[in-house]
This record gives sequence, structure tokens and C-alpha cells, in this order.
Amino acid sequence: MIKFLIENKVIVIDSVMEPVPQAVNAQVVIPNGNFDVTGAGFYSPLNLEISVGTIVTWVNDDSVPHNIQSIDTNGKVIQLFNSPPLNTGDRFEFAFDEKGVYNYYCSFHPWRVGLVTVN
Ligand SMILES: [Cu+2]
Repeated sequence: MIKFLIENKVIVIDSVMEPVPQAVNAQVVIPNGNFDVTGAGFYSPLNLEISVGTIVTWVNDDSVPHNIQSIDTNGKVIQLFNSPPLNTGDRFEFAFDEKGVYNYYCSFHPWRVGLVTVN
């Protein structure tokens, strides 16, 4: 009886439960006081280690605007991930699809340099 109902699609069994690929997320906090060159307000974490495919979200928890600019190993801005000015509470996302070590800084406060390591 059950077989009949299934075969005739009276009962539909969703037996193929394909796992849906989930994007992995990670976060970097721009902490309060990050603007202060004499302070310890480093990006948290300073070196974010993630795996390929991770979406990273930077969150500005500081009282002043910051931005996120990808830079090369000489500190020169490159067009890879480049945020507009982020006000307090603003977020910026970037998906890392290739392995590597990625440097970034804030062009308003260029002493603030961070790293994303993609394994
Ligand atoms: Cu800044």
C-alpha cells in the first residue's frame, strides 16, 4: 500500500537530501581605539587564518571611520578587496577563494596593518 502511494506520487519522499554547501564565515573586529597610533587597538585577530572559500567580514567597532585596503608586500594599495569608509558599526565583506597571505591596512591610519592567511 505504501509502495503504491509512493510510486504514484501520492506520497512524495524527499529522499535525496543533498548537503547544501555552506559558506564559512569569519570576522575581523576593528576595535575601539584602533585609530590611536599609541594604543594597542590591533585588528582582532591580527592574522586571521581561514580556509579557501571563507567569507571574511570586517566590523568597525571604533568611534571613528576606517577602511580596509588590500596592499602588496611593499605596502602599496592593490585592487583586490577595498572598502569604502566604514563608519562605526559598518561592515565589509570579502570572499577569499585562493590560498595565500593577504595584507591590508587602513588608508586613514596606515600604521594599522593586518593579515589574512588562506590555507
Ligand atoms: Cu583606520
